[in-house]
Amino acid sequence: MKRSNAVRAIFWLGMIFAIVFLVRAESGDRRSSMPDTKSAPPIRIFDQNGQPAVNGVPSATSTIFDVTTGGGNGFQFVPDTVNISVGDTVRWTWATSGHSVTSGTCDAADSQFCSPDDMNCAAGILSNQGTIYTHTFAQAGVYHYFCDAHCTIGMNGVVNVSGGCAPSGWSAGPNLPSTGVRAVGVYFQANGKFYAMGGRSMDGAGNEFTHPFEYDPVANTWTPKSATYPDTPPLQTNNMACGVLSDAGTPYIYCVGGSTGGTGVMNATDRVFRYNPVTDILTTVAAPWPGAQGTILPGGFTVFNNKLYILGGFRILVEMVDTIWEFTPPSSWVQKTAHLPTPLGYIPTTTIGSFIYTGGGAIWDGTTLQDTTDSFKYDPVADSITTIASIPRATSNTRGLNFNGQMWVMGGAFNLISNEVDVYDPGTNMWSLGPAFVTARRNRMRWMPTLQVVTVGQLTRLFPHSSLRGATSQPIPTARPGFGWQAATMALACR
Ligand SMILES: [Cu+2]
Repeated sequence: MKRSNAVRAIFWLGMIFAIVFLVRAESGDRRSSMPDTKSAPPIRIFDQNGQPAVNGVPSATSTIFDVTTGGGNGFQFVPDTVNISVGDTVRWTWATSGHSVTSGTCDAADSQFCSPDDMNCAAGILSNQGTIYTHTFAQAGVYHYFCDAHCTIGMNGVVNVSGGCAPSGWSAGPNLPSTGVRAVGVYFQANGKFYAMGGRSMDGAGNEFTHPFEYDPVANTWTPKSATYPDTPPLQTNNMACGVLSDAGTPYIYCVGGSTGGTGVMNATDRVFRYNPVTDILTTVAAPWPGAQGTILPGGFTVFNNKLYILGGFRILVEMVDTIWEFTPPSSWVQKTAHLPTPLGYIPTTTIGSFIYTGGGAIWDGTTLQDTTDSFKYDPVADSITTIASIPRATSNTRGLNFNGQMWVMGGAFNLISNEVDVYDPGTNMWSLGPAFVTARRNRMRWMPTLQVVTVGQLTRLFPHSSLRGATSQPIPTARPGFGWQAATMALACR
């Protein structure tokens, strides 16, 4: 009796399975005939400027949260609020046509993410039933979004992202293949690798690197690439402004300006090139930077909404400038109306949300560089700039990073090298201390990390390449640890 019941149960289970399978196969067929349907939506993550990547690195442990676009009464996100953790993915599926997922608040896109492909967010591109759009949130924060067509009738949503970095302390990374200084670190989301662009092995003439270096966070190794910088020697690849921008859907590392090593050199180039790390091809861009004027190095730089911004700069050995330039690929330069409140060069700069923040920067006193505590907030849409709370210590010659929605200004300083990490919170307009570097502070040394945020799956690392060197007026005691030209790198593991 019991056995026959069991046989019967197995029979019916089999039938149910077959029916479910057939129904799913059929609906799958129907779906495949619909436009705009992606069977394997890409996972996306932010880059160091808070901008969405064109292609992300899939996270092995990411949880996916579903939101229906145009559900409910047809003009709602359902649910309209999702609470997730850093590294999780939200997947929006269009139940009805004519909607967008656009980050920001109603009709004010902030270009952090948007359907269908994170490109041209301000346009509010509408998609149709069956569309799937996913976004992975790599940084804690509150992310508002809206439908460009229906936000005024309440089609708005919010993603609350909790968690973030619990720094485990700094640890040594693999050495660069060479000692180096004045390179620019760029994280390239499309392949999950990190690039040191330009720079030189040491001061003096003729020491410029001729190829980019590539760091693979998975293999934890550095590799020189084959592509060659385009300058006619002497190369002018020191102190460039670099960032990842997309042109016609393909991401490139764009680099602007720079100078050559050597005593008394006052020339600076206006050359722009772009590098495709995937193809390892590097080409000159026929849109030189008008701000160079033959003698000006780019100041602070960062990317917002697929545009590269250059704040201030250094007319070498003469003065700092206060201009703000905007580059839009493939070839458009615009000088913004706003000016820095004070002329500065070598400015730690980053993008958080829809604002550009700076902390520190150098002035020229007629003889040498002097570090400052000047700190600003630039609105690239309104083209207006204001002061924020000053960074607690004077610094320059380092980078700012968007890390967990805060600006991290790491070490730096021209005159008094620092291992201090200062963290600015845009929500409170206050500074706090982050985990300091291990390397002790030294007088008259210069600390110029080419750091970036490197995200691999859910592991986020701050990845500075520590370019530490002696002042030019002093001998460089390479034998002592902490002095001289360094090939060392460091990583900060976070979860
Ligand atoms: Cu809508």
